[in-house]
Amino acid sequence: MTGTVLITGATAGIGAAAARRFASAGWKVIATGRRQERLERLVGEIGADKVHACAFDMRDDAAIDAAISALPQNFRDIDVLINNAGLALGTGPAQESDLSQWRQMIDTNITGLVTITHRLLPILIARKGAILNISSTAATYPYRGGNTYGGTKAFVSQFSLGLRSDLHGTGVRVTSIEPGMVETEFTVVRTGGDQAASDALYGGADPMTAEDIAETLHWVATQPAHLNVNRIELMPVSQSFAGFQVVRAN
Ligand code: NDP
Ligand code: 8X3
Repeated sequence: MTGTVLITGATAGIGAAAARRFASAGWKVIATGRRQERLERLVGEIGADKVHACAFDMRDDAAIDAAISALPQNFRDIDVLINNAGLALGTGPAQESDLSQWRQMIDTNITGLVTITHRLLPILIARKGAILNISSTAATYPYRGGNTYGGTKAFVSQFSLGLRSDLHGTGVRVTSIEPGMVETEFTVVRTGGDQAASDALYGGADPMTAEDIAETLHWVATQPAHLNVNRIELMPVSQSFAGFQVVRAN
């Protein structure tokens, strides 16, 4: 099975790997993200017949609408939306966090995601398509410094279930993909460009790769039309759960 897939956040990490995975299987890919030069590189690598680049900021409603309205005819029949664009900013506790970073996560991971989903719903319903939302293990398992990031991902997981319920009878499939640790640019972005912090987090941990998640996305998207994968949680073997923390007197 092939078709047309729109992948948000295809300039790096999971989104870029998914663009390559779907294109290699014969899909047409609409690749989005803010970094135009990265999108152009992807088009150069894969081919303009297979990838259409749309540079826009997920926080800009008008830009999303304009980009979708301006899609070339041969990229309009979108079968799969992969809502991948997103970020975490900051690792400190809530009481030491920067409100503007919280707002940027909410505006990107929640508001941008629902805006593009709403814009594409008529097409996805007409195509009996699929929506694959990238949530996180942070949606379910809180950790110190996860505060707003985890909150945005809890929204994504719950929105996915709600969409699935509302889209009942339309043939549109909805999946929440919930990865743990994947080595991408995620931690460099989160730490404001601290490559050493990123290397320290992933070093020796044999984390999942962007290609692991891309493979999962392709698998979900190519299941038979009668089968809906509601949610998938993935972790590297090296990552698992810890207990509750307790404050003790003296
Ligand atoms: P990367 O930082 O490597 O990629 C993030 C992508 O999101 C980039 O393409 C970036 O594009 C895009 N993006 C961020 N902000 C915006 C914006 N305002 N407008 C448009 N695009 C934006 O990280 P990952 O690949 O790891 O992250 C992809 C998704 O996976 C995110 O939703 C993340 O929360 C989620 N995730 C990641 C995990 C991990 O451990 N890495 C685990 C679980 C979930 P550009 O900067 O060019 O705009
Ligand atoms: C990213 C995974 O554990 O860094 O969503 O929050 S984690």
